[in-house]
Amino acid sequence: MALTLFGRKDSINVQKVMWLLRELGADYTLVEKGGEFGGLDDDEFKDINVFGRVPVLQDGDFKLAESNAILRYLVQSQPGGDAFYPADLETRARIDSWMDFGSTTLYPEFMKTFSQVVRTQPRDRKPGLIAMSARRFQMETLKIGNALDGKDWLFGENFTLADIATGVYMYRFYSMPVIKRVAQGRVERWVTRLQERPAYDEIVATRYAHMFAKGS
Ligand SMILES: N[C@@H](CCC(=O)N[C@@H](CS)C(=O)NCC(=O)O)C(=O)O
Repeated sequence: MALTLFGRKDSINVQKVMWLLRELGADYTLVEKGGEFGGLDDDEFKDINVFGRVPVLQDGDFKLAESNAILRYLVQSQPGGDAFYPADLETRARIDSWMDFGSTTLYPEFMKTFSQVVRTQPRDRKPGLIAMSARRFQMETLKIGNALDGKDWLFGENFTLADIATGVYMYRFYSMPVIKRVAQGRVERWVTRLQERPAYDEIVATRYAHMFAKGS
């Protein structure tokens, strides 16, 4: 069945899905929606897009929003998906908890930093807010470093959805100007391994200069 992904390539939540699709080697059509492409309120899209956000996946007649739900759907519906979400109940539950951690803990701190540094004109930036959100983000990535504990990936030799749903923020966090970062050896080595994956390099480690507020 043909897969269609609605979204824009520079959205971090869309990148999560495109990254997995590329890892799976799945064919899909990208229909650009959101951001400069607009279209989220178009009548024909409203029916597909219940939450008014991207990404949205369509697989035949089936439509699904929310990036983590889409990731789980894809690994359970596409050939080879098990490798990224091993069928064992406890492993899946623990991968789910890293995915929730990505969306509910990392993402808000990442977005505070990104909004200030990238989306805000320099004269309007709040240096204290930038420093605090970047520091909080790294207090959280420390937990990724602790969990890696000598392993290549969060689940040892298996690169899983846990690495995608937490790793997707790292390229921008480590490449953003202005912010101060503290050294986190394990996390940085994990990010280097992420970057060695062609899918990450092609989809996540991409330019975002066009997203900076005019005048930056
Ligand atoms: N929890 C949602 C968040 C989706 C979301 O916030 N998407 C943003 C892009 S990252 C969006 O649709 N923004 C409006 C737009 O792009 O026009 C998910 O994980 O899919």
